[in-house]
Amino acid sequence: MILRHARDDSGTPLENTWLHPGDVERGPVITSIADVNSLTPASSSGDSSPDAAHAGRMGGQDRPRVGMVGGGQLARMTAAPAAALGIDLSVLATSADESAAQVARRVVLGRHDDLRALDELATACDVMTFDHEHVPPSMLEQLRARGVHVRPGPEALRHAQDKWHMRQALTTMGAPVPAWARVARSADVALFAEQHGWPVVLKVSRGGYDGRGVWVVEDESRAAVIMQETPLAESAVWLVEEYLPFDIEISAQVARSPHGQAVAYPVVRTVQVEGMCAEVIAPAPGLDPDLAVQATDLALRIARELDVIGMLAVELFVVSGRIVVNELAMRPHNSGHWSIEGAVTSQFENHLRAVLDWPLGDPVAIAPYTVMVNVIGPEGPIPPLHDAFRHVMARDPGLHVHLYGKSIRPRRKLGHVTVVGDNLDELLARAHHGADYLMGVVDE
Ligand code: AIR
Repeated sequence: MILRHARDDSGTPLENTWLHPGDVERGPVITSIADVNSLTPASSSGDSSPDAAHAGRMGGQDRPRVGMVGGGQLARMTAAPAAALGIDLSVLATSADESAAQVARRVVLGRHDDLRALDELATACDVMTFDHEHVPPSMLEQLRARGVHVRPGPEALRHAQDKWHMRQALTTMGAPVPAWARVARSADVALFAEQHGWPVVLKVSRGGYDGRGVWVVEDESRAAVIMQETPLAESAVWLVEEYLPFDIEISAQVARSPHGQAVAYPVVRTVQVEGMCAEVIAPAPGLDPDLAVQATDLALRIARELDVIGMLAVELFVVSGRIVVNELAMRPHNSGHWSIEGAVTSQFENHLRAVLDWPLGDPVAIAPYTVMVNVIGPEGPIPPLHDAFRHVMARDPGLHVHLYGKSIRPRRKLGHVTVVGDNLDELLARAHHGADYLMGVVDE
């Protein structure tokens, strides 16, 4: 294990921080937009400055108030450490049935691309943060101009919202990225493939996640069909990238706060199926320690140079002994779910601490290995998850099962299973068995 001191932005080591390669409050307050109008507006001024450090007091409330845009599983899992830390977590969700709306202290009903709804969330919180990347940048700018503490800020977030901005910024800073180009038509894709070979990876710059908006393309005619049939979201562009025959995929996660404190989690191995995270092993078994250090240093550098506040996940390929950046996410990330039980401080708690500019928690792993396997909606029908849950609990009392309270749809992330210990093969078998049972793949 590599143990180093975290550094602030000037490179000065920070004391009591570490680098290493819940209970949910019940009784949600469902708030219509009109009801929220009666709440005290948050006082605020600009953002990511150390002056905004004591965000918990900014609204004149005793309890710090964090607002999260999005009602998915990431906001839901943030609600548990929020309860433990005495933080009032509000979420902006489209319905009271959404995953996080079932458990958050307060729910503002509305869409993430409705400025009025975002404004109402802002009045209910001291700091606004995100469980997805889909808020239009122009709205983030407007919120910021009105003094809302948006963390991460719009300038940072656009690198996670738009793969074109991300590729440009990483290329400028000299970070390792695949060969890439912006393209407008299938002939441009073919030109790129002449240099880099088929297949290529075709991507929509904005709006995709969990494998949506990404295609491995074998020839020009297929590229033409995809580009014709896929409507581009507002301000989105097409990108083409070289297809890298990677050895493994890894993820380096860091948390960074406005005053520049940063901590790094152990680098994990991820296994993706159809572009979707399926399995995570922390730390990445067999990863060359030098590559783990390079990945960690790169993630810290990206967080600093892009002024990320909160959690940053840098998804990387390991290709023939080198690392190459695939994607960035500026929020809690699937590759960090293992940290709920497997680390001293989970990614969800550190995201909250970071956006509130509180001292960050220790990201160190508590055991030699933690394995996390996703429960993903299968194609066919499955029995109710909580019935299966009882069998899984009884069979292996050491498993941690998380269910997100979502309706079941094919390819939808419905939950995950985590197990912590020291025998990796055994942990993999146990975690996969639990997830497979829940997904109806095995029945005993
Ligand atoms: N999410 C955000 N970006 C990627 C992912 N997986 C999480 C967020 C979001 C939820 O997935 O928590 O709210 C959306 O899931 P679904 O199943 O409703 O599409």
